Amino acid sequence: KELKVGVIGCGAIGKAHVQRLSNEVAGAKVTAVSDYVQDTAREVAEEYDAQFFASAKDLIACDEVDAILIASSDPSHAEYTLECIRNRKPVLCEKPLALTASDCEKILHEEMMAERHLVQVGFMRRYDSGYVEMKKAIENGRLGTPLMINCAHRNFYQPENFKTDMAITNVAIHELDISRWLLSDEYEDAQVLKVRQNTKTNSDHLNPQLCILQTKAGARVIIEVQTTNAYAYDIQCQVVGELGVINLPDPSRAYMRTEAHTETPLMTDWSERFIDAYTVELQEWVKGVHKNCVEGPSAWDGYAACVTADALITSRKTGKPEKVLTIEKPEFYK
Ligand code: ISE
Repeated sequence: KELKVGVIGCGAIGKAHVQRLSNEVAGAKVTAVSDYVQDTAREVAEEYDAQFFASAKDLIACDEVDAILIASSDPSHAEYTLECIRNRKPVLCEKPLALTASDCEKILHEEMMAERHLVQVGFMRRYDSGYVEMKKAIENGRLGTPLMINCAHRNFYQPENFKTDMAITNVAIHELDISRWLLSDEYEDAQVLKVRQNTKTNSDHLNPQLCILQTKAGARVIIEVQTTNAYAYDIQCQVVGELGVINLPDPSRAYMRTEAHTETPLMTDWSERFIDAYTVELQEWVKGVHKNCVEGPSAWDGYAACVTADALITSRKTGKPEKVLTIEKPEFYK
């Protein structure tokens, strides 16, 4: 039996998810779509033979929808996730789970009340083969104890309405999650350092920003965030252990030699970079929902990332490291 999925948000990522669920993922079909920009959703509904909903709330409640994928704008994630839980329907919410830790706490509370793991957060890098290989290398001990992680998150482009805080809540949030996952560790404190600014930035947000975190075990995580006008879309991650170093592989591209130099193209569009990971993520989610056992990044992981994001944003204002203070992890999430 196919899982009937309703997709909220039909922008770039939402539409790509509809395409994946329809053509690449087994055991699912998209039965309903909705978007704040109604014409976009109507077009997608027609193309994929799904029902159009003007209201996301009605889509969530509809009998023809077993599970929901939220790919709408970041500020709407928390509210729609809460609505899915209230309807007792599994939900895959794109990152970030919410804009603040306090909104995530409401989600944790509601999910515990439902007594079922209904929420998965779209931290798709956990399904990327490069990161998975790095995690295995750390866990099999060949690198020795991990000492630090050096990350770079370089964006070629962001829209003009992009804001300084979004460099953390929308961009660096990926590194906040993947680093605590790679290290199986939690953050102790978080700081944003001032950096000389890129004069080519296309709006008035701070670019770049440098985040420095310390984990409970004392490892350091350093994240360079360039939100616009980097030379390409480029994601780097290097784990430094006491016995060795491991780097995230670049996507493989043909390597050209001409005019006395070598050349390998880089990407510019983020949606291409982890394209395979998105498919694996959706396939695993659909399988998990069928088995009533969703094992991907949980609401707790979404919360942990948001608490850390809040600390970084505060640190940018206070100019000093801020503690990353979560509530005690409930038994439900262990
Ligand atoms: C986007 O939402 C993503 O999730 C991308 O991975 C990230 O690189 C980009 O900066 C975000 O805007």
